Amino acid sequence: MSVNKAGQNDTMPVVDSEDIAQSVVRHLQQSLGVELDEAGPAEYWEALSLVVREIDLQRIRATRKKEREGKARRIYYLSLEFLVGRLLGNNLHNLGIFKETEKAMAKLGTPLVDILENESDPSLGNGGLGRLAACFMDSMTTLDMPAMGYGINYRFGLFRQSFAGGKQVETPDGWREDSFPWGIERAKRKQHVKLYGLVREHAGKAVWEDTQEVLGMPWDVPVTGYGTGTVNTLRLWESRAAHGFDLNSFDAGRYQDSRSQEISAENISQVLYPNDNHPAGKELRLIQQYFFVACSLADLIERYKRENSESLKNIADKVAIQLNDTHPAIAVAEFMRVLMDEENVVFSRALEVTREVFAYTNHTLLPEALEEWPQQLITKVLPRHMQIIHMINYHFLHSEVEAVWPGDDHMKRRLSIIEEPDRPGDDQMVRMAFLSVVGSHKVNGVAALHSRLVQEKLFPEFHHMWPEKIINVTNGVTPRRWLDYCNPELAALIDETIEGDWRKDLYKLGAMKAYADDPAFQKRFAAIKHDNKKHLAAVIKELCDVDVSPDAIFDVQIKRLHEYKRQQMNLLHIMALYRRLLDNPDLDVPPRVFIFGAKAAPGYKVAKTIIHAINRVAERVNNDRRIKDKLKVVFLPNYRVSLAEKIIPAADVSEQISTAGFEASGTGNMKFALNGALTVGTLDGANVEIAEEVGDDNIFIFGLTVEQVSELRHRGYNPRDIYNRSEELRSVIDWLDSGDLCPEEPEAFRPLVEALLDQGDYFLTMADYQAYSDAHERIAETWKKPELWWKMAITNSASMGKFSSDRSIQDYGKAIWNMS
Ligand code: GPU
Repeated sequence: MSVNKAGQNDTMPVVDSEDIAQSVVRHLQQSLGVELDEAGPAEYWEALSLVVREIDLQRIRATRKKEREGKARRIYYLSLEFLVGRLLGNNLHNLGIFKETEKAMAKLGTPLVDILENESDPSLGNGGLGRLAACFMDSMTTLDMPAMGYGINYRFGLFRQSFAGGKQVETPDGWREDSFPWGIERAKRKQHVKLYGLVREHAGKAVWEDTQEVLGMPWDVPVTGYGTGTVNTLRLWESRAAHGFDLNSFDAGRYQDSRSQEISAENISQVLYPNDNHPAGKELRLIQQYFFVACSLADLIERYKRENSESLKNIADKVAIQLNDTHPAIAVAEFMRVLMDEENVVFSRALEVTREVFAYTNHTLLPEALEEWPQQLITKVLPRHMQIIHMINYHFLHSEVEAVWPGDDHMKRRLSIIEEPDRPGDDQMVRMAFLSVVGSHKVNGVAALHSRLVQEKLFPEFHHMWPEKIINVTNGVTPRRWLDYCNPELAALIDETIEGDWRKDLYKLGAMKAYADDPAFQKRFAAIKHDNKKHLAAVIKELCDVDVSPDAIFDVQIKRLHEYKRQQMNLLHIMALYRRLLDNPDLDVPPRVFIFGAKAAPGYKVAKTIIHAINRVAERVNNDRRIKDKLKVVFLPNYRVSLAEKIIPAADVSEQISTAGFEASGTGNMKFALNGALTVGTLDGANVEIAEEVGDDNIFIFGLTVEQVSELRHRGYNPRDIYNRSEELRSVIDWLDSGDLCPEEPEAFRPLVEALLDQGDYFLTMADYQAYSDAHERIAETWKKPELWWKMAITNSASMGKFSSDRSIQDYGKAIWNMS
């Protein structure tokens, strides 16, 4: 197919439906060996993907050529997770050929929407952190930045979730087993990685030997940008056995539940660890981290040498490496190792170069989420790296900390990268966050409030030592996937209404504020929401076999299941609403559908209990005729990117109800508001900035602030007092605990009740409950005034300019990557 006809602008492929149809048929027959009359949606999906891949590959080559010739610094984004979502539809949108492809496929007799559903959703991440990495790749490419993502090509991504008797059941997700035409093996760029072994001195030089070797094979996934010819690469490493490899002779670390148990070369890239905001601390996980870091650094250094010079002394002029949380933090030690042991750079200069190159993004304040590795484990797996970490630590403590706090041994202990054990004989732990801070020139939090807490609470001493180092870059989301692609009707209405391309400059949406009051515009905006709700209702019927009305309020909480995100508070409120309705079936309340989607980490007991409880309450509520369809509760199984794309455009209310101080940013909150949902939320993470942008009248803020949370803890907090005082809370908690909802296992919900009442209610669900319930009363009152509701909804969507990931990336470019 002619991608660019002579003389035409090369930012968009100029193809019409005829070209596309022809290319699809060619690929069907010649690449897949399928005749036209044998082709169903699955075959069309594959053929069409090959058509798009052809365009992508041509552009990747052009992009690489341009970048080789250019002077710009390259950005390398290191992340153990890239939750990219389905690629075909998004790529068609970005390339500007979605409409023509719709026509082409209509001609061939299979609607494009049906074809797109055949793509499996690559589950290469857990939640927000992985999805952020994907939005950032989209934005860096759209902004024509020379950028590359590095990660792991997991054979099994995040588990598939189903429910049995309301309980979560996990099965492996072999997402790429069918066919994944997007990933292209690049054998020429394979790498060898060393593990284990010993360090010996030879003629005054440290030599790492007697190692085991693993092979890293890169798979390249093209990343298209919107309205640009630039196509970047996401390079995902797969582990393979290198000749003579025998990791099996080493200790077999216990591996996750059911899958392959021991550490072997192939196993390194087998499975994504299913933990969110909670490290697993397993040997294989450390090996995963080192494996992809070593492959990626070797790869980018090779590229630097090819394009620049054999010497790495000026590498920082051309290379910036961003650490997505501490998961790739071992890169600091690996980069030092390469400089010192392979390039003969002296320690002090190596540390300077390393700091110029690296920057670190922190995504959590949860103390249990901060990664630490036993020194003994690092010594076993990466003996040379442990030595280097000691060298970095020694220099940091004895010259840098010493300069600020002379003679202060207490401070040295507090700041040591290697933590002193509490009790003699315990393992010494290596604090990966400290290693990341010490090895980087910038550290950023992901929302204004979060970054302030990183400065003041998490790393106050580092902030004192280096007042310029810790900064904020508020997260964002790509408006291409999260509005244009997932909500085409709203995108079209916006195009009709305002000037300019909001897909490239989301601040342009601001012009829509002028229409927030306009009855005709409100009517169209509301009609689109209603349409999206009808589509979601069909999905709900299919997945949950529950009938819901698109006239009800769709109130949505979709995110990982975690106590700090407080799905349990939503549940308690639903139970209370149900009881209020039973007491008075004629209560004048708008009908509501509460929609959940969430996976719990397989080992997280209370989170799994919450899922079970929500499902049991849902079953009870949905089958109770007495409440006249005023309340429905659904838990959509297997929440993932492709489901989010169907849910978010259909939401009226967005639940963002974490305990203040715990959600670093949140990004779902931005996607919902962008699509015209109203937020009920605490002053946490990016909710604070969303409230600033939309104005206090256009959001339902409730609950304790960060300061009030710490005052309350200081005063002493006893959830039992609230239980005793609140008749409503007492009745729902007693009901949960009574066994009535799960007669075959009457103790099933004990872990949740205990967390709330007996273990101190760490996440303050009880303390915030009343304010939350009151906020929902305000929501119900507002729903009764449609002009007000739609004015608020439109204002939300119109005010989301700041939350484009393009703006985030521009902030990184200026404040961290030194791009001009
Ligand atoms: N986040 Br740490 C994850 O999704 N997984 C993690 O392991 C860690 C953080 C999230 C934060 O919880 C969320 O608040 C934030 O918006 C997101 O990272 C992206 O920064």
